[in-house]
Amino acid sequence: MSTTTQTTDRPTGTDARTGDLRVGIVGAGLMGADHVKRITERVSGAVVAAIIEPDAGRAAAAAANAPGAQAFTRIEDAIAAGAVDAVLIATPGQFHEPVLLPALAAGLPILCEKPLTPDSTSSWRVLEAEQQLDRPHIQVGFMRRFDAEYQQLRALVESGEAGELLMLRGVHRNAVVPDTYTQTMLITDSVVHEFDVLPWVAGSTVASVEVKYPRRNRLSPDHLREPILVIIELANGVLVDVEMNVSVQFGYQVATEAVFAESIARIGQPSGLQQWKDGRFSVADHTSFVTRFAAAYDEQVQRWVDAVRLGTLVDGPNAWDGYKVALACEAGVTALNTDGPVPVVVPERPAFYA
Ligand code: ISE
Repeated sequence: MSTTTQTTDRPTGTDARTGDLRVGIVGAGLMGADHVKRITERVSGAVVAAIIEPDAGRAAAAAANAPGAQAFTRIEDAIAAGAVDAVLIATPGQFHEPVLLPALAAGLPILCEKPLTPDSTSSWRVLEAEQQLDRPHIQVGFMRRFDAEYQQLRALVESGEAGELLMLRGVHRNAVVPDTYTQTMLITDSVVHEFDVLPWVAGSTVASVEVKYPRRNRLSPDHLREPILVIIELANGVLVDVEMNVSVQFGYQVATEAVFAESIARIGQPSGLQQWKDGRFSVADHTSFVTRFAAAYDEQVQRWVDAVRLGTLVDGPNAWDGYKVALACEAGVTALNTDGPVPVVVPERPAFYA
């Protein structure tokens, strides 16, 4: 990895020599490092040109998978050096806005890991900044929309061939979570995905959120009261329930059952190696979202790179979707300590996002 900075008169949008999109990865933690490998090894038409990460150890570890990438500690420096054509933000949500705003001011296309920002006020500020540009530049990393089974389920709903969709019943289970994971993060870090993908599947928006507490799992970290049952009413009358559970110990499961008037459909069932041994039948299951959604992440990043190279810039959930999810998360966080449903009121969508 080189730390030299230079400006060139290359054509905007790509590396002058290879024609590849020069992506700057902001944040080299679990997801950032995973995206570095993804872009280097599996995504075509892009190269990791910069790693923007204040922690030198993390930066060096990620850079080992990004030959030739420059190192920066601040997004402003990568922009000033003309080192990147597009930015992939993979820091925790509370650090997104300070990266989004300078990247937007520089007119850079952005793929921003979820959540857009942690609350709707800051998300709205981001929308306002984006609307200074000629068109949306931000795609939000709700990768489940790129999962083949979620896409099939959405197509089934749209086709009407199973009859009317009545209910969606989901489970979202993590083996364990780190000590830094808080009660609020059950909503803002985990259920955040359901707030995006399930209304997208059902063709609607979140109207209210309620949280119910079953018995607490004694294996949960002391500071967590979970699992929780999240009940989400959609504006079209479809009722969604999600078991959010982050201490199941054995693995990672994200599954949905759709109840239609004339049919039941399921996605997210274990589909790996099946084995019969010692009078037992077993199927390999996932232990983390990194493998469970690996194909979806690949598809998401490839399609974003293609959209940026084509000039459409966004091919997936945009900042308006991120804002709606921020509203749902706020209701969800309130619902953690409220009896009954908490309404979600979505303002009129700015014409910019039509
Ligand atoms: C994590 O941050 C993710 O985004 C995963 O998809 C989710 O399953 C997990 O609960 C979160 O902590």
